[in-house]
Amino acid sequence: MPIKASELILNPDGSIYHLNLRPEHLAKTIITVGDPDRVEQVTQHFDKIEFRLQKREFHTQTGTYKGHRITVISTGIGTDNIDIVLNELDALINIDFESRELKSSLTSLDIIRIGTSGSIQTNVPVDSFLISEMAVGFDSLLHFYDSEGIQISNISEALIKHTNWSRSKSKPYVVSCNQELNEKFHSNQTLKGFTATNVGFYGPQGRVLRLAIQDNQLNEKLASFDYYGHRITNLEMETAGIYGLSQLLGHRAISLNAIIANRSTGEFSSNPQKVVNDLIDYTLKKIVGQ
Ligand code: R1P
Repeated sequence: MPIKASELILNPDGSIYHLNLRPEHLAKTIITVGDPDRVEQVTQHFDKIEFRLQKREFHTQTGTYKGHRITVISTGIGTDNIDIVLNELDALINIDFESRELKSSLTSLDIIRIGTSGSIQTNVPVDSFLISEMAVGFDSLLHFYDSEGIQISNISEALIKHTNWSRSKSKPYVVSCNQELNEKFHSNQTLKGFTATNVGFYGPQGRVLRLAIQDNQLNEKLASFDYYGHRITNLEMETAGIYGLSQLLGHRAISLNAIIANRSTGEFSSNPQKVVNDLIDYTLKKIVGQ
């Protein structure tokens, strides 16, 4: 059965609705970044750029780095955008836009997030690189999908108990990275982490400017959570959604974090651009096996 025009929305030029891309624009290795300006920071290292396009917060460039074809795309902030980016990337590679049917043979993408993040542990210092081995989502994205099978519910249940999680908030969901990519990107330059994906930057991450928050102790409770050695290390806003949807769709995903703040010590990097640039350089070299 063809997917209806209201469900798979294509633009008059044959591109997918939000990303504005056509299938030929997409490489099988994808780097996602939050900030549209960071796309150029990645592709400035490329041998050649074959395609550039920006629509809304989705800035895309495809080119080659040391002969390896890579698409770099900005997602903007938050897992609501991740829902759009992951579903449209998958449609570009796995749905035939002519027949509007799923292809008979499906392709798995490598999806690599290069993002910024704040640590909540003293032993995860500012300016370090952290790979999210697991992520806990405080957003509700995954609960809208048939996703029970990929959720690590014993950890989320323990976290709910440990934090006395309010029932008025969405239930945390725990998901893991792709193990092959974890091994590929790991080195003595990276820390292993368990990332909390928040649904906002201020109140949801315990920042108080003017508004009182529901639980002033939440970051301390997250930092003291210890599930058989699994400790929550850092906060950001996309990883759990990327891991959840990638796993459901059959793609491999890894999230690499440049730690630019430490919420437990109150420090902020004196040169956040440098740690991001260094992580970009590190990631590109790992993609080509250097
Ligand atoms: C918040 O400032 C944003 O920075 C982090 C968070 O996940 C959120 O998107 O990542 P990026 O630097 O990749 O955007």
